[in-house]
Amino acid sequence: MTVPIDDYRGSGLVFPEDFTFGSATAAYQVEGGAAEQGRTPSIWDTFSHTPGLVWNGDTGDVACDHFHRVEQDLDLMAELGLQAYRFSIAWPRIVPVPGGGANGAGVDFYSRLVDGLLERDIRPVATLYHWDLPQYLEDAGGWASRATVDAFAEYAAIMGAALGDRVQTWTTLNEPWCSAYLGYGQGGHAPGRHEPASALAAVHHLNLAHGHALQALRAASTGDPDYSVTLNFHVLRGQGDGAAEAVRRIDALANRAFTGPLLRGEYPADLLADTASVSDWGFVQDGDLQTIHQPIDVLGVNYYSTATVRLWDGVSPQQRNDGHKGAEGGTAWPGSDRIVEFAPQPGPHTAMGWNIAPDGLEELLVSLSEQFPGQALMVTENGAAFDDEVAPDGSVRDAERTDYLRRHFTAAHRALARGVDLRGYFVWSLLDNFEWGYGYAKRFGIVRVDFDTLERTVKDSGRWYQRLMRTRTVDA
Ligand code: IFM
Repeated sequence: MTVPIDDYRGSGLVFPEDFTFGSATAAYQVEGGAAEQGRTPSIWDTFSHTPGLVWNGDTGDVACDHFHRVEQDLDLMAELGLQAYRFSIAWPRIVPVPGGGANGAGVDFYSRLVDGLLERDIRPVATLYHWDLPQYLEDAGGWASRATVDAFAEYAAIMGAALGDRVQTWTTLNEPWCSAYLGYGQGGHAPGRHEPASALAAVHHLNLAHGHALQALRAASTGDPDYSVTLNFHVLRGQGDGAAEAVRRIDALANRAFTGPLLRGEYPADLLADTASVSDWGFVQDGDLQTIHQPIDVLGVNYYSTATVRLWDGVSPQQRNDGHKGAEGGTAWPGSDRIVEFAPQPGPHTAMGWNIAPDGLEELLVSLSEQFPGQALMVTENGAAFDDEVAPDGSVRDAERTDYLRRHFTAAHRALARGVDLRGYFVWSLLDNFEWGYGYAKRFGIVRVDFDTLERTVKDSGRWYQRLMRTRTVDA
């Protein structure tokens, strides 16, 4: 059921004392310093340097220059009052060459970041993999190859030993859906492959990498961190005849392909049947599902919008001329006789063209806590891109972003009131940054980055969030 978004304007809603407010970034999107202190290329360096693949030819070579401005950014986080900071670690900074062991300079960068956070009383939430696979591993097969799982476990062991005394939450993977399907199936993300069978192999190898990495982190961490994984869930609406079937298929492919093995220790039977013409899933070996199915302390939930799906009616998007664009660009998986496509969504929309639907967040959180009773949840990403304008006095009056955040915090509060064990919320993103295929064209930050001068300016939404974190109260 879709609830009118004007219902989501909470006023005076108070979050509990132990609810964590944070903000998030990812290594390739903010760091820059792409060739410094031993770092070698990741698949996103290769992809972004390939003409025509990223808007405007933008790359992450410099990004927000966070690699050099880390102290300034830490002070900014403290000034805003962040209680936690979710960052990711660039794998090719840590293990720059095959079999070469840990790069001390790379490890030291993250060690200083973690120390800087703790000095400012900000909890470090570290993600091992936010899409920047070392290029040398892609050259050997990437996530379609099982050998990448072993390399990930070695990398996890290095980071567990280096930071496991101080990191408070470890997240293995961010949005493996994107890594597998966009990277190996649809091709809009690095490494840009269009191989449906490889995409399914990547799904399994990412799930397996999560399991092995958790074991390695647990063995190496000497502190008492929480362990987690972050998924981007598809909150689905069906359309037309066969709506329920369209929803079932995409739910299997996008959601249950991950929650099944990670949280139940099995792949859904309908997923295996739906994809049988593409793969026999022979890459799943004895014992894999036990390895994947590790207990986690908290499940990370990334949410931006809902998606509407329908069984394809045989009319091409061009013929229909309805501006068709899937949530992630295009027609979905071949099923049996009819394929499923993503339908245009009614507005309002953000600058990404994503519909604004806070009810979807409440519904998702309640649904997850019903599907997985006892599983604590954390919103690890939520936020919005808008075409910000800088006022003559230099300020950024991003009322639309503030409104988006207010509605989604209201949705989270409603989920809490309905009994969901929701531990916290990370706004995406702290800084405007490299938005993958969109380059620097889309701004998600609550802090503006001028990509010519690299100057940071807290937007009105950042000041709004600062008040929320201080008062724990969603104002009207
Ligand atoms: O910028 C991305 C992030 O890297 C992963 N989740 C979605 C964000 C917005 O597209």
